[in-house]
Amino acid sequence: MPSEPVISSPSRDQLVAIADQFAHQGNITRLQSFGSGNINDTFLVVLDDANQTHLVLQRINTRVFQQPHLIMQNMRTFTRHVADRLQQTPPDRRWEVPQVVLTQTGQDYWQDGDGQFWRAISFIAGTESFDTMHNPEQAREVGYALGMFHNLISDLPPDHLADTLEGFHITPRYLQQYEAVAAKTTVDQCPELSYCQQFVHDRKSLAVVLELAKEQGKLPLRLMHGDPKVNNVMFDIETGKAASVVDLDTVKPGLIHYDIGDCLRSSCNPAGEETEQWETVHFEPELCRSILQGYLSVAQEFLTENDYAYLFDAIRLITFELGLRFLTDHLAGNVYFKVKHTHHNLARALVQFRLTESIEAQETTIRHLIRDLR
Ligand code: GN1
Ligand code: MG
Repeated sequence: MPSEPVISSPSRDQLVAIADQFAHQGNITRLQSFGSGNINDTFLVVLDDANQTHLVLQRINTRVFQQPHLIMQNMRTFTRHVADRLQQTPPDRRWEVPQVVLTQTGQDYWQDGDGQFWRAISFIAGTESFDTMHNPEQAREVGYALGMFHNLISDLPPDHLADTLEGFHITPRYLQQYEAVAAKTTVDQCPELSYCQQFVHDRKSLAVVLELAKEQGKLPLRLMHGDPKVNNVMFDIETGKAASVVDLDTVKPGLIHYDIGDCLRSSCNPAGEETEQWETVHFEPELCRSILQGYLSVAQEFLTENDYAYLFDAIRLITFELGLRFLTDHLAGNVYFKVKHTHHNLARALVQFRLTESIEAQETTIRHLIRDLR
């Protein structure tokens, strides 16, 4: 990864000036950091206009997304397609898609004097998101949301969207990167690190499972969200129902199994992925059941026999993969994910590995519940 100068946080005045580059109504009354993204910097812009109360302003991390204009191009293709679909067949409940907000001159992004890349997205009014699921109804809604997302893009040909992040979710590649970084790392050894290294060593052979199924034609290339973790589902505050899936940076060709796995690994971990108590982390099969019920209520019609056959592998693999990515970044000196302290990525890796162990220990239960839902 190319090294870049450390990017400072903009002042409030600078942020207001940047937000004003984008077409919006009313005046900006407040600006605050928003969400808990690990890559981009996100701000919520509060406006004093009844028709447009908020705007989401983001600085794209171009060390990760090296062709940000492709993200915007994909977003526009995706949102246009989904808007058409929703118009043709209006759903029987609230469902919205975040819209790209153009600049005053009609561009879909704005570059500041330092070359930093900014964009604005509409805020789904009256919604909130959660880092963990509180009950089976919410979990069912998360599943419904992912199903709805997949359903709405199921007829958009994968080659209509660009690959915005090459190698994303290709687990064997992450394993190669890990091995390359581990060979020359200088971070201090500690018992937690040794546990993680042993953990990866013992599961190297797992890494190929989904990519092999793709090569063998068992799992087709489709469009995926790429990052449908639990807090990317927006819930209507009044009804408590899912109303949108946000964070569209990684909508691109891939396997829907990456999405299903990511949705389940993030939603079925009641301790959340940022917990410091990694020993307490476990995978909750009842939440998994509710999520899959919600998902299948929308997605059943486009899933094949093989799609079901690889669901368990997907849950285990994506959890393992995220742990591997965090671990690699710890060894590399925290160059990819934002961190609050030096051992943050190691702590995150421990959480995902513990979750993987819990998934493995409950393999029979999880496989049975998948079978019973068919
Ligand atoms: C990153 O930035 P954020 O939080 O939306 C990462 C995902 C991980 C996630 C873990 C482009 O997403 O793959 O699953 O952190 N996004 C990218 O929280 O690498
Ligand atoms: Mg994301």
